[in-house]
Amino acid sequence: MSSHATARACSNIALVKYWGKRQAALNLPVNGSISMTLDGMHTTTTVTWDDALSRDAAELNGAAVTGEALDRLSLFLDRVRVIWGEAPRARVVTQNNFPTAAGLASSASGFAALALASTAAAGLDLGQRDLSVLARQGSGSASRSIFGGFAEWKRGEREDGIDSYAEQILAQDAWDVRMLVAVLAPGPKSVSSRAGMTRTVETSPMYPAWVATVGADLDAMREAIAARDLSRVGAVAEANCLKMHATMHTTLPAILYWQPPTVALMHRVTALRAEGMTCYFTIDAGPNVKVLCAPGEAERLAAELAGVSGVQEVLTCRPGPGATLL
Ligand code: 2P0
Repeated sequence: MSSHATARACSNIALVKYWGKRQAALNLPVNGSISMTLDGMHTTTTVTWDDALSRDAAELNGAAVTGEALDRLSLFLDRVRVIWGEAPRARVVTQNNFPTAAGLASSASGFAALALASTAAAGLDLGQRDLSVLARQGSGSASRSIFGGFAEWKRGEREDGIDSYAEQILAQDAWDVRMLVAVLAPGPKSVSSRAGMTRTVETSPMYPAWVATVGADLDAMREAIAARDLSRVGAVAEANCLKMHATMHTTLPAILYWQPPTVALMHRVTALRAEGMTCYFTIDAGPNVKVLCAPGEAERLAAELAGVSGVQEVLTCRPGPGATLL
């Protein structure tokens, strides 16, 4: 027996961030989060279930996946085998169309594409909610990449995680905005999100303030997206990003993802806003800076960001589609 399927999913950028787990094995979050799915930054994955294989095998951009990354992938495939009730091994071939080495998150698009391709290849027709639950178990942020446009990942209450999934809150073509991604030269290897969030929850005295206020950020963000209010969405996103980084900075030992060009970009965006441009930054678990802006200002803004010392390239993204079979 051999059966295969190919799926594509886009990356996403959180406007209200996921930072902290209440349960690690199932990636159950402390708080909900809201994101924009990005067109132009996607992962394409083919999964082949094959009785002739003695173990799971994978390649990413032409190179064999080994060690911890392969173990994590195999663990995810085990979850699919449990749902399916069959136990063949799989060959997984994955391609990212964006610079993987540049520290751009690929686990969101990667596990969303893997969830869809692996279940479709097994002949399982999971709905988007069940796919989101499954993708979440590979990587929390992948729960949001199942959906196009803007998505909210609900925290959920249950210990089995079946109520912790994402939902679309605004369709891909319902609001035209741009997210610019300023990619910096690769720096020293930083702390993984997984290790970073665990350490933050355990040691940052600021973490309780994050937990106490993120609900209000989610309410404000939901309303601002529904109203397609770019200034409000940007202001809430920027404040939420800085609050998340404050919890990282106050972790023991401290986690500082910012590099000098990261800070220069933050100042540049703030100065351009003071000059009248509608632009707001957000930063994840790495040094790259993402900037939300109006479509008509994207070209000028991209040129401004590209001019900041240390910026290697600037990608321009629109709201993207949800995970699809090819
Ligand atoms: C986010 N990040 O909401 C936040 C903001 C990074 C900073 O989701 O351990 O790779 O696989 O569930 O999803 C990165 O964390 O972590 C992330 P796991 P994930 O986008």
